[in-house]
Amino acid sequence: MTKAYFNDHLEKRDPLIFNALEGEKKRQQGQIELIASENSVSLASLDAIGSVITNKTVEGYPGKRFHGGADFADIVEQAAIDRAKELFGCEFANVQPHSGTQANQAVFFSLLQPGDVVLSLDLAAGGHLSHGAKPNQSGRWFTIVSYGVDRETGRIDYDNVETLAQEHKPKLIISGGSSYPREIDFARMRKIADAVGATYLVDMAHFAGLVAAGVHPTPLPHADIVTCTTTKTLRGARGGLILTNREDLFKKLQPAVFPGVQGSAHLATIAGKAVCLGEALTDEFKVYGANVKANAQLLAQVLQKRGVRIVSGGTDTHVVLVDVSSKGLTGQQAQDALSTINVTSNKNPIPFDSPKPSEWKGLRLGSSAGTTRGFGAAEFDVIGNLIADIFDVQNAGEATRTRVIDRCKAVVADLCAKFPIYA
Ligand code: DSN
Repeated sequence: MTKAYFNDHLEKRDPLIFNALEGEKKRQQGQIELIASENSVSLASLDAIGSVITNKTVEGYPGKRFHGGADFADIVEQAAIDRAKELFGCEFANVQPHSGTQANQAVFFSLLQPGDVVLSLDLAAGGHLSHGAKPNQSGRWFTIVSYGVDRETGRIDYDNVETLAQEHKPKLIISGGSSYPREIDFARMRKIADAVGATYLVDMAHFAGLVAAGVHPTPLPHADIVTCTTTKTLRGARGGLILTNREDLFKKLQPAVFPGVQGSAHLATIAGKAVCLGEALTDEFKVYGANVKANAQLLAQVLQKRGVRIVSGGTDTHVVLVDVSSKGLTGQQAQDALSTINVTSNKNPIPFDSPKPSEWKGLRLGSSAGTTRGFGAAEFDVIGNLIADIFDVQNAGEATRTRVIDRCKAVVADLCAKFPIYA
């Protein structure tokens, strides 16, 4: 019995879960992944995330644990901390947040009292749920004032941010989110924050990998605190980081993460974070980051040439936010249409969109996972045209639609076979 417990692999012990995981692996191998928050971690990361260190309970931080037997846990967590600091060129890092949302939650917990005013990017303009959306704890417990983007350019309206800051005197101002495709003027935001005595938080969850690769400006010199995930463009374990150069704030952030909003550390995930941060320090990752950005820009151009409106007219990151109403579709219809040819994406609000998800006009695409798989300019050109073909054929007759879908599906299958993952 004990022998089986320690020696039987999942396939034998739990076929239902084994088969579901095998199915997921095949899905990832056979679909083109364009969800901007997804990526494929390295096999080395998978080894770390699925390792025996998951058995270890630790509370506290390296060298100051509440539980014994933490020697190797300390090596792992300290490596993650050191690599995060080196990668982003900052003085202090907390690598324990279970997610980007919990990293933000810890920032709120360390700085704010319920009812305090927070100024953050509106969800439809590209913000994030954890920056004050009504159903999120942040939206329930704090007074949220939202800034938006200019209707014509799709870019942050900094004059509006300044006006709102002066009017509402927020304690915290947040930049970043889930679907804002453009670089943010961190220096201008810093000035706005300074003028009203607010703390400035940048959530770089989406573009952290581009910062790491040196192809996107770093928020670190401007922000008081930076949060991110290690999942998306950093292509690593599913978790969060908090970074800062301010010792006074770090002293508040450490107890805010533990024991403020979290309990024991998830060491297997932290081991995974250490691995992806190590990978991100390599020259290979710099090339990867440059390719991610170039591929997203090319995808946006191809779609534009085919008559698809891109919010803000392009991208500076891995995110391409598409206004599919320019092709007479809703985001849901576009997402469903692409899934028929095994291209995965997600419906998304665009600026000034309806609050109802069923009416959203946006589709969010991202280049990170495809680039990891090895797709370059030629492949993203093909992908852009496939997407446009599928949009264009939605209102055609049944026979034409079936013919185009079959052709596109075959092209997707061919691309996936030529660029295998986890072979
Ligand atoms: N924030 C969600 C997204 O961008 O898809 C999950 O990370």
